[in-house]
Formats: sequence, C-alpha cells, structure tokens
Amino acid sequence: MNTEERLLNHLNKPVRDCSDQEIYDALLEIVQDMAKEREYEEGKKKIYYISAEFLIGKLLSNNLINLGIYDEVKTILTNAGKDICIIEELEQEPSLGNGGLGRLAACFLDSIATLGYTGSGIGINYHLGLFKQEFKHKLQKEVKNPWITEKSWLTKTEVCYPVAFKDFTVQARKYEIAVTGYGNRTNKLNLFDIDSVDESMVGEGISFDKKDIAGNLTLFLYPDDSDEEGRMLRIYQQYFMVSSGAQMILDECTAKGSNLYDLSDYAVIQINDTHPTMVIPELIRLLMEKGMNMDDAIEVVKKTCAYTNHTILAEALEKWPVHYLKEVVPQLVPIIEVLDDRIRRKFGDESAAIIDRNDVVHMAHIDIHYGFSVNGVAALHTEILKNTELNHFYRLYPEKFNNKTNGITFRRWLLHCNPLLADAISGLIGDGYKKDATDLEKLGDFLNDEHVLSNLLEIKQKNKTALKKYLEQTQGLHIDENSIFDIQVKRLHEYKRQQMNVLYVIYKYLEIKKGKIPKTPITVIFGAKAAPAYTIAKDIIHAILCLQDIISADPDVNPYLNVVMVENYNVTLAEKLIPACDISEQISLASKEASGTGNMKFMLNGAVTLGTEDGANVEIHQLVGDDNIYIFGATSDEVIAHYKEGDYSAKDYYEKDPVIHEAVEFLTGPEMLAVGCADNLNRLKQELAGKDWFMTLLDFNDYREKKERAFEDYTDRIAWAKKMLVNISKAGYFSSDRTIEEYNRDIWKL
Ligand code: 26V
Repeated sequence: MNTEERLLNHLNKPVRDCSDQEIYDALLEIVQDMAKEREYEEGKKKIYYISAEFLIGKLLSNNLINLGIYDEVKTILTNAGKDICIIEELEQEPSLGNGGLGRLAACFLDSIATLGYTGSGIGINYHLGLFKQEFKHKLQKEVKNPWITEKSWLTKTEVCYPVAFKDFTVQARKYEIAVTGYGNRTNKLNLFDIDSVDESMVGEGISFDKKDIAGNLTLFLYPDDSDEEGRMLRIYQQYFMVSSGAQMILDECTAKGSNLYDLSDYAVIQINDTHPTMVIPELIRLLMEKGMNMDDAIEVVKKTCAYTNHTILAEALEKWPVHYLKEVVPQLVPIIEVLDDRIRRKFGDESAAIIDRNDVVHMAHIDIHYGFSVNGVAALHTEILKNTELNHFYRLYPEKFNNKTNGITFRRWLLHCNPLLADAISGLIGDGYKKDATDLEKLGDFLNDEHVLSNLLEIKQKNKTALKKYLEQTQGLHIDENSIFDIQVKRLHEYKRQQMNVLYVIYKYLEIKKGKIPKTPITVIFGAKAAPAYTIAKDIIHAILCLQDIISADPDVNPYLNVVMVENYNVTLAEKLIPACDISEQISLASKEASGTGNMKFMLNGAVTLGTEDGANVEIHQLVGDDNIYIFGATSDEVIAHYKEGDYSAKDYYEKDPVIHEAVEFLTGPEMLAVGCADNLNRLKQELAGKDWFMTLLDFNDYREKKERAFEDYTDRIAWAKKMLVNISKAGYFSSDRTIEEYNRDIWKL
C-alpha cells in the first residue's frame, strides 16, 4: 500500500472533506503502523539509555521524515487544500525534560535507531511533564502542562513490574513510544508509569499533595526540590525508574539466553547523569535475589554500567542523606554501605568515599567506582573533570575516563526545522550529508560564490519573517524582521549569564538615549524557564520583561532596539527560533557549561556564535576559526584560578567602572521601578553588585565590545553570509551520529 492508499484507508473519505484533527489522527496511526513494520532487534548486545528526561519534542513531522514519507504526505495534503504545518500544530509537545540533558537523550535515541543499533530508552512517563511557563505581572508563573491526549504516541503495554518502597509496593506499567530511525529500524523508548496516578490532585499552579506517592509519583518532572518532601519524591521517582528498568533489562536478557553472569554480553547501561544511579545497587540487589553472591553481582554490574557526567556545578551533583534513602528504599542502604565499605578499605581515602562523614551518599561516586566508563560531554569539560573536579578519581582509574563531545540530530535540527536551508544544501552538494554529516564540508567550495551567499541570506530572511508571523499569531509579540535577531534561549541559570545580556540591553538603551544610533536595528530575543524555587533566576526574567515593556513604549529607542522574551520556551519554539537567528548567544562563565547543544543547533542553521571559551564553544571555535565566531571573556583556567584564590570582587567592578555602574544602577532606577517590582529588582542588583558568583561584571566589557563588533560586521552582508556558510560547513562534527559512533566504539561495543 502506498501512503495515499494508507491515508484513505484510515480516513474513509476524501482528505479534502476531513478536519485537520481527523487527518492528524490518521497520520498518527499510519506512522505507528509503519514504525511497527520496521521494529526488530539484531545482535546479542543492546544499549539501554536510562535517563530521567527525554525531551523528544513533537513527533509527527520527525517520524514522517525518518520514515521517508514527509514530502509525499505534504503533497497529498497540499493537493487537498490542507496545510501540514497547521496539522503539526495540533500535536501537544511532551515536556519530558528540562533542557540540554533531556534533549541530548532524545537526539541519541534518534541516532541509535538511524545507525541501526539495537537500543532502548528507559524513563518515566510524567503526565504533566515540566511546568508550562506563563507570564503574569512580568513574573513567571508555573502551570501544569498536560500532553497526553486520547490519541498519542504512547502505547500502553501489559508489561508490569512491582516496585517496592519502604511501606508499600506499586505496579510499574511499561508504555512505549516508537523511535524511528532515519531510513532505518525502529527502536523503543520505554516510559514507566503507574495506573493510580491522579491528575485531579493538582491544585493552584503546580501544587499537589507531595505525601500521596501512589497518586503523584509520575505527575511532574522534578517537582520542586526546595523542601524535604520534594526531595523525597525525587528519590521515589528515581527508584521507580531504575527498579522497573532493571527488571525489564534482566527479563529481556534472560529471554535472549543470558545466565546473568554474562549480563554484560547482552546489555550495556548508559547512566545519564546521576539521576539513574540507583540502578547500580538495584541491579546488585536483583541479581542477589536471583541467587548470585554479592561479589559476583558487583562484578557483573561493574562490567555493564557506564556513567555520563553532565555538570561540574557542585550544587547539581546529587547527594542524598542516608536517612532519606532509609525512608524510601531501605533495601538499597545495606548494599550501598557494602559498596562504600569496600572502597574505604581499598583506598582509605575519605574524598573517594561513597557515604561521607555526614552520612550523605555521593551518587556520582557510586557510578565512578562501580561503572566501567566515565565520560564528559565536551573536550574542555572532560579535561576539567580529569584535572580538577574528579581529579582524585581520575588518578585512581585513568582508564575509565573518556570524552564524548555532544551532538544533535540533523533530522530534527536541519531537515525538519529548516527545510529551505536543507533543500539549498542538497542543491549544492547532494543528499549525502543527510546520512554522513561530514559531507557538509563540501560547502566550503562555495565560500566565494556570491550567488550561493545571497541565497543563504534570502533563506535566513524568509525564516526571520516566518518567526515574526509565528510569534505574532501565537504570542502576540511583534518583532522587526529587518533587524538583527540576537537570540539567547536555554534554561535560566546565573552561570549561563542571561543577566549579562540584560546589562548589555540596558547599556545599549542608554547609548541610544544619548543619541548613538546603531547602524542596523537589533532585536534581542530571550527564551528561558526558571526552576520554580530559583529566586534570582525569576528576578532575571522579571528584569527582561520590564525592559521589554520600557523599550516597546519608548519611540526614541524602539526603532533601533527591542527586547522580547518568548513565553514557555520549548522544543517547538526552538525549531522556529533557531533557523531565524543571526547571532547565537553562548555566554556562560568559562568552565561552567559542560557542553551546550543549542550552540551546535544555531551553528548548523547559519547563526554566528558570540560566546566564551566554554563547553563545546571551544570546539566550534577550533573548527570555524577566529574570523567566524566572536569569542570573549576570561578563560576557564583564569576562572578556576579566581575561584581558588577567591580574588574576584564584583564590588570593585561595580564601583570603579562607570559603564558597569550605570547599567547595574539602572536595574533599580526610576524607569524600571515604574513598571517593575522593587523587591525583585533590588535583589537582582544586590546580587550583581555585591556577589556575582558567576563573574558577570568581569566579562562584561569584553562581551560588549565583541557584540558591537559582530553588529558592525553584520552590515557587510556578503562577508556575513560567508561566516554563516563556514559555520554550516563545519557543523558536521556535531551530528549526534558521530557522537553515537564514538560511544559505540569506545564504550558500548555493540
Ligand atoms: C542541574 C541543577 C539542579 C540543581 C540546581 C542547579 C542545577 C544546575 C545545573 C543542572 C544541570 C544538570 C545536568 C545538565 O542538565 N547538564 C547539561 O547537559 C547538557 C547535555 O550534556 C549540556 O549540553 C549542558 O552544558 C549541561 O548543562
């Protein structure tokens, strides 16, 4: 049956006479059927990617592309007077992740299937996902984000596992989402859930009864962990995920013939950050339950588990007090104690211990001692882990440490989100790059071809106009498509330094007020969710929204400078923003951003990076060269030295530098107080002028200068287009296909 026949079969009437919803439902079923036809497993060994987050985004278009029927479906719909873009909009985006870590997991699943490896994701089916962000009175409000509709990508299975907590047991039920590879097999994302979850318990905003575990366990992703109950719930969720995942893995391997002593011939488990770390003691426990002695169980698990570290921020490295674990999963505590005891006896080194003197369990230490691989996610990040953050572990196990620079799937982040650019590239170098991203290098042949460069500018312009329309229709925001689109979209965190961009906007506003008019108008676009309990992050959002208000009401300034903050930044919005971007803001304090993956998406879509030598920016810089990126700020070595010496003083910069002083003062000046809330703005100003833990003021002047230079360079359109083309041509390295091949070569060995 061809696609048209399949569609008519499902619809029972001409496409023209169907509602968009009917068409969406039919396409969903067709995709599910076609995906099923390609579902098979091959080879003995399977990769299990276990992660608390899978930020998969909408799936319809991506699946149509991967199944090779997107163009056909689009034509059928167009001929029937329907618009695939409108049909796409009907899908709810599953918000099963916070940011980079979750999106990375989704890109990896795409690449594993595309490369034809046998692999599954293991995670949690959060009904309400991460909160939806709304702006009220220029403040972030969190509301629930239901995404599971009657017809969805989720398939309910009858596979259930008991998960025992201290005082009660729940039944974990497996749901599946098909992961279609591009022109290849279908794998599965397994999401565990419980039948008793009760969406009706959600009250105002995202509040709910944190004690009713059977009702709330799979409601939200990372509910507020600012209080003890919230933290306990997180442990419940983590154990729920790893226990059901581990049972599934053991079942699958036994069914394939494993005697469990040879588990590592059948399974490799990649632990995505420390959220799934309890899978290690849980597997040991389950193996012992099946009759294995503890020594053997530990050895088997050690050969099966590998750990990825995604951050060096101390506050983000999970540590659970033993008494929490005793309250939730007492069965794991004696096992963790043995694991700790063995390490203490072997190394006698307090800093390598698993349970510290204060009876706190360091989750990452379990992974490092009892896994066979530890990897960072960009070259610089891995070096920092080896030389600084995890240096004492590196000295114990140098052979375990390796780097796997992150990547992104080009199916979603080019073919799907930027079809105009993808088609133009195909026209120049053929379709080979869709399977082998390094082919993009061939674009280097066109760097002096004015026709190609002008076409690139035209495509960017069309994408900017499309973004303008989209933001008008969906958010009531108005932006000037003839301005420079300077975009910073990512989770809100002080180390990512959205506040530095805010200070720049203030600086520029004041300059324009003084009569210094920019050559090209500028639109600074922000998108970011702040953790519900992260006060300063929410203050930064408030400051951005105040500036948006002030400038949009000021006719002296708004012909030249505008600020907008998009509401509820998510994957869907990223797919619209990234193709339209001119300047990609990647301005974290050097050493703090493990990798970044947004930086790669922007580069691939022809934006030029303005960034620090941090995370994967370092590798982008090496690839594109000094002329095609704007690098500024202190190096990671300098930053690490400042922390060590404790010699950075924000106060000095604030008091001695008049430009910085004026910009910081503005935060609580009359313009801001007229539209904003004094508490929030004062707190933010105090933080910046008095503490500034992430050294915003240290880098501000260099940032400002490099940003000005970028705006200046932008005016030479052909020279700028050349920079865009260099960026696109060098982006092949950042395909997640490359990353997955490296994981397989060095770690998984499938
Ligand atoms: C978590 C938390 C939780 C508690 C409060 C502060 C805080 C700060 C950061 C985090 C991040 C946890 C791990 C994470 O999401 N890392 C991101 O992983 C991406 C994929 O490897 C990488 O590109 C980002 O640079 C990295 O931040």
